[in-house]
Amino acid sequence: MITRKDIILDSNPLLRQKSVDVELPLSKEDEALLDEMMEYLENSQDEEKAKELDIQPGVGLAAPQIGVLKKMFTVLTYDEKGVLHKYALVNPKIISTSVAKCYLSGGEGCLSVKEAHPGYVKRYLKIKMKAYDHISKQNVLLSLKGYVAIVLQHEYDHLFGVVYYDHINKNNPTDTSDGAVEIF
Ligand code: UDB
Ligand code: ZN
Repeated sequence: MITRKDIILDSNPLLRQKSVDVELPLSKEDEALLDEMMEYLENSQDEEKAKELDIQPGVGLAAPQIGVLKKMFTVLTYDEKGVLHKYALVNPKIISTSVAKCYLSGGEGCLSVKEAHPGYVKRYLKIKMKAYDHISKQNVLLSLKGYVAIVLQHEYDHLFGVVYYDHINKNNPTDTSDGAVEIF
């Protein structure tokens, strides 16, 4: 089982490394890792289990956050309409983006970052991402918008050693002159 202690922080240089492609079909080890990453998210969203494990409710977890430099991440969250988005993606690739940008009004956080980094993280409002999905056991082409698109871009960044605060404008953390739309 993945616990709080398995998650590496941004003080660890591994979090800044680029991950490598994963061989398909998935090995039993990689399948087990994805299952454990999803179990972590499920536990974190179960009030009792989260309390026992002393973890925050997580919506996404990337393999590099547990020190495994492979292009894999899991997502467990709901969109603005209440539709569940549950993915265990392997070798994801963003194949197109909108011109329009968006940001979470409360800023972002990260399971691997303890300190607060206030400011807006501008991301694409819409993305198309292709990947192999271990949940549906097939190649997928996801067209996502708004909050779920933000979560997937946040996790995708981890595969390239990018952390959310890298995107915050240091001189003007809440700048919106670019017309980015607010989410929530
Ligand atoms: C999270 N959780 O999991 F709107 F039920 C964040 C943490 C860092 C606060 C744990 C989160 O946003 N939970 C949440 C939000 C809701 C409703 C709800 C639970 N991540 C994932 C992460 O660090 N992955 O690497 C941070 C998110 C910030 C924006 C996208 C990902
Ligand atoms: Zn993160």
